Amino acid sequence: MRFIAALKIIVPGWLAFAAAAQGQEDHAAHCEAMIDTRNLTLYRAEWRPASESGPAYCHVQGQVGPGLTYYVQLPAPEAWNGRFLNWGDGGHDGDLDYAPHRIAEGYAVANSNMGHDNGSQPGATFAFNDRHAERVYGYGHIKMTADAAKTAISAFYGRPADYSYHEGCSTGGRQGLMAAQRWPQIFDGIVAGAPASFLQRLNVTHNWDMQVMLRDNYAGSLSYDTDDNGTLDSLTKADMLTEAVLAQCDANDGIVDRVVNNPETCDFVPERDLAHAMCVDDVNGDNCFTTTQLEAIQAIYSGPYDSAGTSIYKGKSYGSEMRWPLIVVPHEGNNHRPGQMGLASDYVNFLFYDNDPGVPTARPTDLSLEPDATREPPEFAWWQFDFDDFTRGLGDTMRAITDADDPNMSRYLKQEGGKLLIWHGWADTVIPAQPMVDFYGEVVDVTFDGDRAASDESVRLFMPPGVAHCAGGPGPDSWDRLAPIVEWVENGTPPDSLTVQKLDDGAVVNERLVCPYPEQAVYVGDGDANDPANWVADNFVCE
Ligand SMILES: [Ca+2]
Ligand SMILES: [Ca+2]
Ligand SMILES: [Ca+2]
Ligand SMILES: [Ca+2]
Repeated sequence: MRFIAALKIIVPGWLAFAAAAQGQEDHAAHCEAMIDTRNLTLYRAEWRPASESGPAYCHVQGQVGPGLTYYVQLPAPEAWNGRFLNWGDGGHDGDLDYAPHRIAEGYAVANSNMGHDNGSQPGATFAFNDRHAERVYGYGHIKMTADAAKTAISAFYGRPADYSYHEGCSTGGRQGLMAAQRWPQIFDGIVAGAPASFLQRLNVTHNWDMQVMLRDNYAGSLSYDTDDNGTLDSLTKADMLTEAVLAQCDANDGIVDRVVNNPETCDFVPERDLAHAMCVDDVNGDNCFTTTQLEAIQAIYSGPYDSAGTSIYKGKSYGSEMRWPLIVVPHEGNNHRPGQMGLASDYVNFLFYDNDPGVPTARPTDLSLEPDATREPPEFAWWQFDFDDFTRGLGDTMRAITDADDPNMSRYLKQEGGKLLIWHGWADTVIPAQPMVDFYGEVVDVTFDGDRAASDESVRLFMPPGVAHCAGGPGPDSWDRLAPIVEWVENGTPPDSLTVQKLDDGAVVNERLVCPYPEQAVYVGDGDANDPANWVADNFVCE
């Protein structure tokens, strides 16, 4: 009996292997024939066999001229889950981004270069007096890429996808809201993380923060030159600010974990709560704040204002300070070029004005370099930007092209029945979180007449505490971004909470619920709320 049983296993196994090999050959031939897909300009169609990094798929790559390059990756028909996933981009993009984990789950995945290649047009240079490139980058690429992907999917599988999704963060979040507002028929479900959707106001804010930190030879910076050698080597001031905010607000949520759960209820007042740490006679030092530095702190929380006192955009949230040294504060460790400088240094050159004012100077952190306006093209330094130009409307043309700021999403959320999950980490130092809370409120008001019960059926906002830009930060930042929207779209089950985890070397060290805004996760466990052993999702409820 044992021998016969073994034979039964071996023979079908061999047949299955032979059939699979034949199937692979068929798939490969079928994939290569994709190069002749009608009405698509494809320049690559190749079958990529299964490897350590994932299962086999058909990779097609094509272009929509001029400028847009995209790929579509198509799992074998028997491995396809019937879904199309548009994989979101980051920053100014300019390359192809891959999602092998989603291919492994059976999704047909697409991504584009947003209309330009950053190898030949780095940063925002692609937008130098190029309205076509700006429109493709602003919104056009979403439609072009999705249409091409849907055509390729129908050609490869002989039928359209059952469901179409967008998953993205930052620029990918902007793409999600842009699709919901301008291309409401493309996707059934959209996950928009930390959306860069108010792009003009956001970049004015980046410029503001950098001016606040770098002007007058770094007078506002929360770093200090302890050995007087010209480099700002100490971050004591930034650490003092971080600790002062935590002392004031960490325990508000009942758990001391260096996470401020709800910055909206954090009563931190810099001039009051840093009063004990002001420098004697306003003489700068490593362990104290000058008046200029206190004003800089206030300015980064408040966000930019024009000269008439009109707020342009809200700034960073309380509880985000521990990431400021990475993104905002110039110091020796980041070569005096904090992360935000990358966006601030050429944005107003190429992506703000109707007609671009000129190219950047040679060294963006050297404010003593006098821009040469007589050259062709002229030079224009980011720190020459006048904040009044925003309220004067000089960025309105570009705002209409790049910003996904329309709170009326009736077409997507009502007429098309689309589902939208927005999330934004409260400790985001790249894209301030508060404006997304405000925008969500506008969506509820404008699209749903203020009816939260109605809006809950199609749009929900989650604000993971202590989470930095798209990931990272002191709070739990790990969960499957896509699964909740798929469940919502296909089974009609909206996410009543997200279970998020903090992983350390693969081990879960903290687990929480994140609730749909404005609900908050409340600890209801039996044990001590401050014992990390009790930080499991079951010990929290949404209220
Ligand atoms: Ca890309
Ligand atoms: Ca130094
Ligand atoms: Ca806390
Ligand atoms: Ca431009």
